Amino acid sequence: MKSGFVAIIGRPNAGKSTLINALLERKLSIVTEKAQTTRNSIKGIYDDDEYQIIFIDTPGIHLAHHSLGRYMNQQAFASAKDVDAIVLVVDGSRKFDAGDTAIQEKIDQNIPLFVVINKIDLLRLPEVIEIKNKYHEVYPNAELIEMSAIENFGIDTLLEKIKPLIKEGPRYFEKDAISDRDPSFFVSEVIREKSLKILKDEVPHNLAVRVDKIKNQKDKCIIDATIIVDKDSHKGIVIGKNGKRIKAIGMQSRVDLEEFYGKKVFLELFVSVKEDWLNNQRLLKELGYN
Ligand SMILES: Nc1nc2c(ncn2[C@@H]2O[C@H](COP(=O)(O)OP(=O)(O)OP(=O)(O)O)[C@@H](O)[C@H]2O)c(=O)[nH]1
Ligand SMILES: [Mg+2]
Repeated sequence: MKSGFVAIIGRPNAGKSTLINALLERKLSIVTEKAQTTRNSIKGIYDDDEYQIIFIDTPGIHLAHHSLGRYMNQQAFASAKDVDAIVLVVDGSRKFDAGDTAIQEKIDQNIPLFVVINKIDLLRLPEVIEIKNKYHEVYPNAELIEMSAIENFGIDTLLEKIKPLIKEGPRYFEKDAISDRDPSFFVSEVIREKSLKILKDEVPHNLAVRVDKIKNQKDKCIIDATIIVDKDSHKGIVIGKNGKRIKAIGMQSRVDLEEFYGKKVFLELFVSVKEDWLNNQRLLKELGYN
């Protein structure tokens, strides 16, 4: 069999997680309208019996202002080493700027590179041509691929162009494996996604989810989790008037979790304040950012 690793990197909000989900035809990685949604590298396993390709979704590369941000960037760059190919996802509706140059300077030139011009559903043809010309100039050896990850356009083309780069190798993960991450990671990510969506910009970024208990029984699954915020004033916002928001977060999370477990889920959510957890190494480690 042929097997290998492919890193998906790029700036925040470019559509990396949308792309990995489309490649794997399942919701592996959480997606929101907010930049810096993904915080850890997540391996997603594509396996069609002939090929096992391990795609690595990574946090968006950005100018970091706290320890968590530095951890996120480090995850992205570390994932782009020792891989068979790198997929650089670009938001085609944004102009090339200094942030893109910063990424360019760090990409290993010896690894085959695909530049995915994503979100072409938002562009007119002249804009597509313009951005492709720009990226051709910046990465003359890369293969450029037009994509709308959200509309499933360009996904198969990318996959077919990656396959010839994948060499004979072992099946790294079991046939039915989906990811390198355990269930509690997915539980916390689902709750974080629903929290981000429901809270919109009210508690920006500074929110984490800790799973305290998962009791996976025959007919049901009982989960306790804590939403961690970094300011006292945010606690009330997460809870909402008469607990309205936290109830909504719980209800929406439960829908996804019941699908994930294939059984009834009882979810109890708590909120806790941990001041400046984004800069606290011990707490970062406890929350899985290490
Ligand atoms: N119009 C359009 N929107 C897209 C496309 N792909 C992704 N999006 C949207 O862009 C936003 C960000 O998508 P993500 O997949 O979370 O982006 P990301 O690169 O993983 O972002 P980070 O995890 O923050 O680095 C979401 O609102 C997506 O629905 C696309 O092809 N077209
Ligand atoms: Mg992401």
